[in-house]
Amino acid sequence: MKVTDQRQLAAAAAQRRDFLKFASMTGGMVAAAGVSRVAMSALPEPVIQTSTDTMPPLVPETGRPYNPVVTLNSWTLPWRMKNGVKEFHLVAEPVVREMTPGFKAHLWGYNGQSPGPTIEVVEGDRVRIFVTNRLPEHTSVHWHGQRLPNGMDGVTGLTQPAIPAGKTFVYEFMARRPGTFMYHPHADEMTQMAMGMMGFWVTHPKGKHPLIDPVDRDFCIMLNAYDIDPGSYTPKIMTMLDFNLWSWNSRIFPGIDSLNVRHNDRVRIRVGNLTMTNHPMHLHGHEFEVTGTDGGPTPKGSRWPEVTADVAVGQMRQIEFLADEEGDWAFHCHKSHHTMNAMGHDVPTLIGVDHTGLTKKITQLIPDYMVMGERGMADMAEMDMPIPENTARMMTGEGQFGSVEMGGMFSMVKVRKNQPRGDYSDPGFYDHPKGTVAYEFEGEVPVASRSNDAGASAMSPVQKPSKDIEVKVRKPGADAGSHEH
Ligand SMILES: [Cu+2]
Repeated sequence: MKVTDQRQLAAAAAQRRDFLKFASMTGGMVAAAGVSRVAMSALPEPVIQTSTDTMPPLVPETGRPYNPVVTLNSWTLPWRMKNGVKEFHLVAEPVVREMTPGFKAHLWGYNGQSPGPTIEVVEGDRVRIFVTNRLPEHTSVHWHGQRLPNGMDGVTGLTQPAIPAGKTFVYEFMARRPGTFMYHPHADEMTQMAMGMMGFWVTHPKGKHPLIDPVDRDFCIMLNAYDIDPGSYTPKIMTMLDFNLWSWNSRIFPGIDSLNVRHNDRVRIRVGNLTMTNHPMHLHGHEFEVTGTDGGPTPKGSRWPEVTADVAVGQMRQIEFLADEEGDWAFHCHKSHHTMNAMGHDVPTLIGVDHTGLTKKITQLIPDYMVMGERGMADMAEMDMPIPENTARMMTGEGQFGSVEMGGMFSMVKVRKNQPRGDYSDPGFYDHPKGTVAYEFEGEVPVASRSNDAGASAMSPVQKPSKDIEVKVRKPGADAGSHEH
């Protein structure tokens, strides 16, 4: 859950480079042993990544320069240059994704992960993507939002035959316009997207662009959702609306890394939505502008300040802001059910229900019986009750003042004066200046008055309404009677 420190990240990147070197060396050796060099070099060695750490930006070593992105809890796919063409190798395959510590899901993805690695290219690049299908069924890849020849659009049956299990297909086109795009199958979509097959594609502008400003930090977050029963591993693919895991890059809070930035950095966050519902993305403490959609950068005159931007299904929204307020600022989906994990669903409302005596009776029959939600659901975050193996807690995550009581689509933008430039490591909790944290009033507190007695059982004795308030309680059945008039 914590961001790997910069040295570890650098080491991982070096390892990846070494792996690439090794891969090409092995290719060379085999070729020398008699296999056709052309055949061996035809397919780039696939790079696999299984760590859930946020990998550092992949600084381009070949091709046109650009300012790389960081995909939270994910990574960017390395490429090789071949005769001026950027070659990538995507492998569609079943993967195990740790969605949060203590909870692993059996998903489908690309190159060891769900979501697949982010693909980064530059406007005008000629790109060749080899797609190997290691799934038990056919697939295809659709390059959402791209300008390309119709036959490269990846719609099974319509623009190409499906890629059969075990086969490799080649997609090739020029990245014609800069922007943020997504990729996902257009074959048995309901299954393959419910299982986690999706990824980001960023086409950087070549040189200065009138509508794309340079930024100091550039993050990618893919919104995805799963329905995995507590105690099980595999998503239910028939679910249309009632998902119980709302995730970013197939991670749920507290398994989502924070977005760590330096004070006064210009920050861009690209949010793609491949779930079945919209997500109003809300940032605390700053105002942002929507500077781009999957249709491209927005005209400057069309931008206005927001603190929440709705990202509809199949959309990408690119937001930008100046991180000029220090602190740990929440950034989350504003649908409160989307900041809950599996245990937060299908629970009756019990606020104000007096369980006195009831629990005792039930305990005689069911020794482990526990009352949930008598005073609201916040208790659930703290309760260390036994849950089925491999189940994400409903809401957790510790802040410096206690439980954050959040799960799902939640993280923080951490803004620090002393965060080094280009350093993405977690600075820890914000050290608030003295006198700037909400505090308890210590004077005399008057007795609170209430308009009626509803929920009185949930109040502490001192809050109970005074006797002189007249309380009218409607008897059960009174409604039914009144309808007969
Ligand atoms: Cu949401």
